Amino acid sequence: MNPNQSSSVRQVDAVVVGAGFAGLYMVKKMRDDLGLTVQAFEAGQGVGGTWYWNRYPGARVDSQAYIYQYWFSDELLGEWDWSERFPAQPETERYLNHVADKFDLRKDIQFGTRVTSAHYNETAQRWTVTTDGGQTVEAQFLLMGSGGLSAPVVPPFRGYESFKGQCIHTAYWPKEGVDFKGKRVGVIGTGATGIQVIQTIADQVGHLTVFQRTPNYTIPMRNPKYDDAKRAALRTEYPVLKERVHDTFAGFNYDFTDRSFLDIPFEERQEMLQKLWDDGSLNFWIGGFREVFFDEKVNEEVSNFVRDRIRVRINDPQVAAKLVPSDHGFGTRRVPLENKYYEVYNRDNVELVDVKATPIDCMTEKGIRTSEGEYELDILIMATGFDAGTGALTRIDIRGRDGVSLNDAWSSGTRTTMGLQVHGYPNMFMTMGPFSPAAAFCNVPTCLQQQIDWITDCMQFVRDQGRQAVEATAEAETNWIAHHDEVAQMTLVHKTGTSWYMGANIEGKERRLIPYAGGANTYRKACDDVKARGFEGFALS
Ligand code: NA7
Repeated sequence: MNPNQSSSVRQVDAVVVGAGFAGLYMVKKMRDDLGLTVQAFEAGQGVGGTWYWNRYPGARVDSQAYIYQYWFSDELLGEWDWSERFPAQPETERYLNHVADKFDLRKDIQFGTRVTSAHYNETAQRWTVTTDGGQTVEAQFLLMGSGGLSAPVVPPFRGYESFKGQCIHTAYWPKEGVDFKGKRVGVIGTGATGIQVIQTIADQVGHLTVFQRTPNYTIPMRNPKYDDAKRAALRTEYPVLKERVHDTFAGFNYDFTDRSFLDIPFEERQEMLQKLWDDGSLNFWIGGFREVFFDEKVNEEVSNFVRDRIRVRINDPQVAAKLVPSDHGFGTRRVPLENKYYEVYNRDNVELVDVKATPIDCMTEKGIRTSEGEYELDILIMATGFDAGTGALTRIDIRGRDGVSLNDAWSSGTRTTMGLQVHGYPNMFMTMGPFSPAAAFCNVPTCLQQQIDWITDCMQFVRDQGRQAVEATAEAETNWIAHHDEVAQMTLVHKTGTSWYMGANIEGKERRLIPYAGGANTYRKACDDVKARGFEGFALS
């Protein structure tokens, strides 16, 4: 035992934070591939991460089931039956429970336990990890599977405490559900989450008031049920799909066309857009034209295509004007899939309040007060999003070399090397970290698996070299950030600047593109190149 380790503290090779898609796979890889001792901590009472917490009505994946899954086990691929193209939360949660059981992962996970701090001991080259239950564990490696969209945000409304009704953030949805019958319900937020909630509960509530600040572009979801024949057909595609997803811009099975939008005659490109639209998936966004992200003229035509399709579904032109986005271009913010969302606003029991025009002043005992008046509510749903990319990390007291806290280190600007490591934090690896596509511009399981495979190889390399620690060099980090920023600044996402992609939903947060915009395929190649060159840019000690 190292002289700096106290004998009463449990020693493991790796601590894993989280038991969602990333955490489960990390436990498996560390234990079964590297033969390490692992302790995972999970704040929830079960596995699932995002799919454990976000059990709000209508919660559903926006990637097709057949690519939103693990690829590491052919047996798993052969036995798991997806029921539809875009499964709802309970099904994905069941899938992750099945994975945990099948690979006996629970025995290395402690549930109901939140990691509160992780401090690096430079002499011992180990991390000391503490939990909200007062436990301490020491580990060589600290593996963050804490999620990119797992730190919920509630806007700091004045009078929050005075509201006498029930107030629920969508990411803390009660397991027993909520009874909406006859109730006056308010929803703040019309992002991917708000849209799913609104379209699901509108016909269950007494009255629904939607507080919308920014309307989003959406795509109508086509969600057929799967039968055995369809599932069998998909299974024959899995061997190709598992390679294909790593070879595309966004980790999906489809990718941009190589054709230039403006070189295609107007009628033909409109037909191409219609075909993509009819697929009823994110194909329209990330399987169409790359120029949508860079070229304002192209973006405007595509935006108009979508605006026209939204407008015709809403009976009242004044309501339609509020729901059709006009202050940003298509795809420069997250594009949700929807199912009969706009028809909700044709119902008598639904009211849309534009809180950009009439801002929320405060919460009151009875509900919400805007500059225009008070809205009385029994239930208020906060579909107000997350502190994306950095939030799950900075909410933990992480201290690296010289006791420098990650919060302080990032206060003058987020820094990561490929979203995998931070200089000054040896042996700490992240998944879905800032400046990687996994942070938002990727079918998350694709990028998580790629990152975790790379991390596993890197850890194996450290061990093969007979060394204890690996840390991104300051130079490699500076180079990656310069590349990240250069790519980011070419995009209209950066120019629009109002989304959580840019940190814009958090007051005081740095305005910088969080996900890497060069593509999952480009990123994967960059990671592979680093590995092929003996983990160049990552120093061993
Ligand atoms: P988002 O996409 O961050 O949406 C949050 C929504 O809440 C959005 O409509 C915000 O309006 C709104 N919001 C936030 N604060 C306020 C205040 N103070 N007043 C009014 N409205 C407010 O979160 P989601 O949970 O929908 O989605 C996050 C990701 O999780 C999603 O993309 C999926 O990948 C999974 P704004 O747009 O800022 O004007």
